[in-house]
Amino acid sequence: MEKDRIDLYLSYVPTKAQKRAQRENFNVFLHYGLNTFTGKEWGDGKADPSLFNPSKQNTDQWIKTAKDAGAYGVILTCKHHDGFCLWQTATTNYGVASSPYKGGKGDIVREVSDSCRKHGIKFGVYLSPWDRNHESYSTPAYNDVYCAQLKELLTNYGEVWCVWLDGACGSYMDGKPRQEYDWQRYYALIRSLQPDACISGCAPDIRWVGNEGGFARESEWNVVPEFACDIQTIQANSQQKDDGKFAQKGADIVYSDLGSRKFLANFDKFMWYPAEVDVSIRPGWFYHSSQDNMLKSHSRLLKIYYDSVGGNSMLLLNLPPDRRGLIHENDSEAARLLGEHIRKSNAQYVSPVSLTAPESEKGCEVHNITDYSFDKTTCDPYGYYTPAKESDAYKIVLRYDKEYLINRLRLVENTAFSQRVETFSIYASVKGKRKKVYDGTTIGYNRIAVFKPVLTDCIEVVFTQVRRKPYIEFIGAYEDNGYVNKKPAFFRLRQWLHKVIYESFINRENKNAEKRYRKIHNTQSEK
Ligand code: FUL
Repeated sequence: MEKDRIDLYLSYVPTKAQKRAQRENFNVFLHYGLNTFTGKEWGDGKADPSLFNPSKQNTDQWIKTAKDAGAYGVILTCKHHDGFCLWQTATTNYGVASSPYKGGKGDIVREVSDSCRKHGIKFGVYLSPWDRNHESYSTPAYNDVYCAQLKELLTNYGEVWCVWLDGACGSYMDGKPRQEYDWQRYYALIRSLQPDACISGCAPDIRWVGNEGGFARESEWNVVPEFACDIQTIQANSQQKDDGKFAQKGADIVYSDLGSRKFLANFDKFMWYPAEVDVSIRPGWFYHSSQDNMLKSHSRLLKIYYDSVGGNSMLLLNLPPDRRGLIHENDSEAARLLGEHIRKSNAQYVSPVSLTAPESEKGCEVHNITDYSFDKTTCDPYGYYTPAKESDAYKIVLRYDKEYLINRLRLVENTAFSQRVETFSIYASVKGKRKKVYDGTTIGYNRIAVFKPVLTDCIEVVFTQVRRKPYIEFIGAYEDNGYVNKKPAFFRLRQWLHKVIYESFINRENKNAEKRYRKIHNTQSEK
């Protein structure tokens, strides 16, 4: 019975777009619009478009900054909640066409997408479903307007890698009910116009991690109950008030565990739904000069990077352009330092001289795990290792030509076979003694296991609990890069308190939503 359940979980695998997103796992968010000029986070849709007038706008500088940071792509807020459109649209006058910028002929979406192509990085769009300006909002006609906007953005600007649908809404502030969004119609339209794009947020392809503070789950799963994609719940958990607090919230506002066997046992319907951590480099999402010296520190950014990209999530880091139309020097320097760290760290890979592992399936030998290369079209790896037989534990030993000071291992599962590793440990031979250096849980598409540096010429990875058997695409050790994955006592205490207090008592809302979901979808009742 349990084996059947496991096989059911393993039947969920990523689509091509999801595989690509997990390979190109770090992107930059660009929050820019009328708010940049009014100093607001949530514009009310009434600000005068003439305020939008950047003096030195240079989207090449934005894209170069994103590239320097190590990002694969960007996502531009083509329209935020205030309804102000950054492109020449036929759906409203509220946008750049009514601004003095380039005499009303400017098109920021065009400029950003052109710069992306020029510098070889992906272009994505954020189009806020909540619109505080359009007169049709809260009526069925708004769904037509929203679709017309999607159509303009997805047909006139070349390839779009992601469409980000924000669940945030505070329409009560305008005395209006929340729009009855026709999500299925939006998804169908996006699929028809950009079949390779990922749809994120209130959407089925990429899962919002559940907070905007830069916190990832320690054990992140890609196969989760379908319930995680319940749009009503995502909306209910999204920002509802513009009080400056939401983006700072540290705690996950949905469950800390969405994919363990114990959790999945409550459900019958599942999906491959990988997580993304979206976070701003500044306290706000839009640029405010008062926050020029309030950027997240280099070490905080590294922690966010290792916890998200290094923990089977993706990272979407916001770098908001300023009133000149440039990414501020402080932000671009912080981005450059992050990128420099990532590039240098990746170059510290140490090649093993020999590998041993339990007998492999034919064609899936263990030497494959030293090579991360993959087919750019299918996003599947050229090679991987899988043992011939299932067993209780699997040990892979990597030997080196001499001792190296190692502080981390990167591990990758071949997700074409779903996500399988539940627990693993890493040992190093130090002065001839076998020493445990790391205990881990999930791996998924990427795990960067960071530990105290050890001088070693032999490393062992032992997979101690696996759904059926592991399919390993890559394991690599890296020389010490000075990064320390600190978990200060107060952080651990807060996590524990969050688990005990928040999840047990305050999280009733989610429980109700889960029950409602089961009722609608007729899934098994809670055990
Ligand atoms: C939130 C929005 O309300 C913020 O303004 C920002 O766009 C963020 C990414 O999503 O929920």
